[in-house]
Amino acid sequence: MTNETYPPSADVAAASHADQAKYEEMYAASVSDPDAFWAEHGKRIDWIKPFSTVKNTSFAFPDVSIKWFEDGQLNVCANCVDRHLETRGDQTAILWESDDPNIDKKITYTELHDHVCRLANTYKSLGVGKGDRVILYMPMIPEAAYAMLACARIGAVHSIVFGGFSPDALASRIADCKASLVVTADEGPRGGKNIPLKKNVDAALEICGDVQTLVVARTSGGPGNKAGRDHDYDTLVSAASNDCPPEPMTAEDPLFILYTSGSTGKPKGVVHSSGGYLVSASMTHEYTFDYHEGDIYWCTADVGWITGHSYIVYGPLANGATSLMFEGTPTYPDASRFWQVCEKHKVNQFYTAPTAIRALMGQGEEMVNKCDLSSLKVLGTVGEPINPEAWHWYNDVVGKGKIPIVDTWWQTETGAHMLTPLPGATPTKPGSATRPFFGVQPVILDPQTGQEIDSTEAEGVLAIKDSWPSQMRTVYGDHERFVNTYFAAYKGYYFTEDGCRRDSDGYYWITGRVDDVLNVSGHRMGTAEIESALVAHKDVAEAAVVGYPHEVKGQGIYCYVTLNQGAEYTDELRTELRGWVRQQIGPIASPDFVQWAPGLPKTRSGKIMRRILRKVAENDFGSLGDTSTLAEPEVVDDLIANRMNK
Ligand code: 6R9
Repeated sequence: MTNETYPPSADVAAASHADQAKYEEMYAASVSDPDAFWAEHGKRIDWIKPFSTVKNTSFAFPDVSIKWFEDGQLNVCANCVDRHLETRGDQTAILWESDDPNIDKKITYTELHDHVCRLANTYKSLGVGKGDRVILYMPMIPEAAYAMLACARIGAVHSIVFGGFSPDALASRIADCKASLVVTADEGPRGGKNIPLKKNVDAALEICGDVQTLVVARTSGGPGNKAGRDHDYDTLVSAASNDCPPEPMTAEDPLFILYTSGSTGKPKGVVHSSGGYLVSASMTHEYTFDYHEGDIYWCTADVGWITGHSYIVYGPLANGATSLMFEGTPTYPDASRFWQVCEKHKVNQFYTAPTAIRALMGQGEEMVNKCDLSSLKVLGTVGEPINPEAWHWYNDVVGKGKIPIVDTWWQTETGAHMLTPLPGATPTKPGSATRPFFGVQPVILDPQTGQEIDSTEAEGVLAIKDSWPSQMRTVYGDHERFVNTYFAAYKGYYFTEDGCRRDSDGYYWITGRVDDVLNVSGHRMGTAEIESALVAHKDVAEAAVVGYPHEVKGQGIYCYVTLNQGAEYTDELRTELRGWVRQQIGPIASPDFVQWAPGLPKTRSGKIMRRILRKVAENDFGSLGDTSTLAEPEVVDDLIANRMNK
């Protein structure tokens, strides 16, 4: 934890939606009278029937109930598309950059409306209606956004399954939400490789039984259609009418389900609402990124994750933005791809994950410096704590020391940003998600007693005291699981499952999931903290730290380390790194083991699978569990082969 602060420049503050005084004023209003605050900000979206009640929520276990704007009626698709037609029909809504650097495409709001209405009518012709579930298993192509918006238009509930998930995972999601339609493509190119989407759907339907499919044909590579089950997207959509009035929905009607993994058990179907979700997604998009009319905004996430839902599609489009959608990867054809795309499309706001930043840092500054990044105004990060080393590289090399960095902490469950700096308002500190967004009341709880820690400086688990509009409403088909997962451990609070510290300035520092907190000789320590120390070493590209049972200390510290290109995996360096961590954090954080890991087991969304690392650290190779969701399952064999026999 560092106390360096980087205040916004006077220019940035003056030009932004909120400077520090405005943030303080709005934040105070949002928590002192949430009803009045959200009654006003709820109007940022268009309502078919205005709401008369605002907040009707209770975190009281076990009768948790969350309703916002409940008697209001709206249509999310109309908010993201139709309401822009008059003022910005010819403006680009989706700016698509293909995996192939020579191909891009601009879809205006008028064109978006046409595509979405035709697809919505196609859904209807296949018998899909209000409340029905539609699984989307799509590459990062504009049709993925059309498919989401077309569901919203007719009141169907979409559930996106990330293209990298296996047929088994896809089948269990189709079955869990009892979907009646799957929308897919024949193949999904990424980083020069092809993901066989249609083939995977065929395999999934073998497992869970047939449902109708709609297939976007992009190449001739996919398997053929099964008669009576598979339909060609282009054929049906081009024949469909583009007249499709949006279905009036109540604010609490579900907009989508998104499956997310917990620490144990099968994935949970996180259910999001229509009204509250859209209010929060659009408001955070505007304030966190200081989005202004005409800006070109780019979030590098995949639409298969919550970040893609809220910050590629719903938030930006509700605000009438030009949202860049990228099909490729940060390193294809080479490690300057992100920066080339920023230059090519004059990107103003750029939002990515620390893991991508760390991967690119190791590749040399010239990869960035050869591109003109003068259009950039805001840089964002999401998904995991950003280590100060990566923060500084992002700040210095990408931002040239001039661009505010917004480190946004939030979750699939929260729907929108919860802790984040605002570019013109919040002095940033490398590695801190800083302060709460409007309406968010974070608290630090003592994990043993469950009591709120009142002092400004505090350390414990992060919980949220009261509801916010985009909070998840339930686990699909299992409300009890929702209540038990998030509201049982600490009564009266939403439990985030993250550890957190609050510093003397009231800044929040996420220390990682609480299941990743180590207790070494009675000292609590975030694995993220040790990782951050390791990656601060010049030779280290990435590190993952897990605990393992230790006779004397309770838990010992086991570090997996990936080195930068060109650095040598030697015993001397191993010793040096142990000393380095001791020096950075203190003797209590001294690693017991440093294992070289040329690759780390990651999910396809880039999260390190610590469960596997813990098992390898424990020499327990027999119960590694399911490794099929890993991006590269073979790295596990290397880890086992390299396991330190000490
Ligand atoms: C949006 C998203 C949620 C978990 C969350 C936390 C971690 C996300 C973070 C962060 C530190 C940040 N996380 N953002 N940790 N700083 N800025 O990532 O959702 O995939 O559900 O993950 O990710 O541990 O609890 P999701």
